[in-house]
Amino acid sequence: MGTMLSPEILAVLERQAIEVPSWAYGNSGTRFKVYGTDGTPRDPFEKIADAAEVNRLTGLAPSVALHIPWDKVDDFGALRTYANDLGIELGTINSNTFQDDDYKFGALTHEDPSVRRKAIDHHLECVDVMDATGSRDLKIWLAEGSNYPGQADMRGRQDRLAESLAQIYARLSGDQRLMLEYKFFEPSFYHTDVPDWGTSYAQVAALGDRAKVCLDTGHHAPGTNIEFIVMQLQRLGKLGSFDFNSRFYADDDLIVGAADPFQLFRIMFEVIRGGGLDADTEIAFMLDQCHNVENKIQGQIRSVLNVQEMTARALLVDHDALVAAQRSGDVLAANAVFMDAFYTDVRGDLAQWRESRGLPADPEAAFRASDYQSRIEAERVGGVQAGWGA
Ligand code: PSV
Ligand code: MN
Ligand code: MN
Repeated sequence: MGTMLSPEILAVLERQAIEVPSWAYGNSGTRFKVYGTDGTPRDPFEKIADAAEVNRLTGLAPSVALHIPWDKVDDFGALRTYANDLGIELGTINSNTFQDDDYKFGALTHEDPSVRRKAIDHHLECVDVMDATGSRDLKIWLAEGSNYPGQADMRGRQDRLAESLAQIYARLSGDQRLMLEYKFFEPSFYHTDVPDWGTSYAQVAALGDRAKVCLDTGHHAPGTNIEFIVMQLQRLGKLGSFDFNSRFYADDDLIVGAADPFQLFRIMFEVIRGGGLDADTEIAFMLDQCHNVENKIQGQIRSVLNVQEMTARALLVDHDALVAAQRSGDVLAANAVFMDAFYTDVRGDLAQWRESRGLPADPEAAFRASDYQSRIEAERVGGVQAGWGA
């Protein structure tokens, strides 16, 4: 066993769970081109089989998020049983109000009550799905806003959003929760109805305890101190979930930890500081990614391992030394304590630990060495490949 990862650290890593998105396994691309790939799932069952493979090799991804209607099936109970038989659960249900002509000028914010009704009903249907799948969270990301100053009454839209969300929230039962995701731009470019954590916070705070904010790491302006937002939302008890991914420029949805591992480390440090990895955590950790040009299953394996690696490094921060340096105003000592943990290579220790749990030391290599990819390429011929949006 490696020397750096103490039993306390391993106990935290042991319970770490990262939810994978069903859409990561479908074909995706940019608005310029979507590339088809051999072996791509043709239906939600095949996406779940791929997600289960990620969990089998990493022990880190015990649930898969669904997107409605992309993952709509006749019998969600059967889908749930299929997932359970493969050792995973069905997780967050994502609604979709961004692919319908009726929603050109908004869905939950639309001026027309009949369009709002349709959008609200879609969310109520999503809660029906949650009842069947046993999912806890409904995640709402809205593509609503305007492109030109004067085009829309921003205040009226905010008021209608509050009313619509209240109707959806009222339908939740038991431990079900509502997550409101923010994004600073796109597809609208002048104003977005839920552009930032403050707006999301204001809306969910008005709903109640079971409504929280979803923080997608790719949805901020360049240079934003995301870990500050993580700290603040945790402080307020309103950080419900993460959508992890990496961005260089826009909403790139690249592999988490690929663009800026140090940012991921800083985020995980604040999560730990706020108790977000304690056994009773209420924060859901998810990926929201697409794999346009790389192997999708391997991309997901790399993603969950990146989160695990930066979590392990963040857990290595010498808390007592950091606090002492902070209290004495020793700026450089405090920074050095922080950086020491970030620069510590934990890959060998994690590999050994994985083996001790009956997992492959190198899950990516294990996937490459297995026949899974060649098998799905041979089996999944014919039919329509699933894609981001189908
Ligand atoms: C669109 O920006 C988006 O990437 C949001 O982040 C959602 O979480 C995701 O699509 C799935 O609806
Ligand atoms: Mn997202
Ligand atoms: Mn996004």
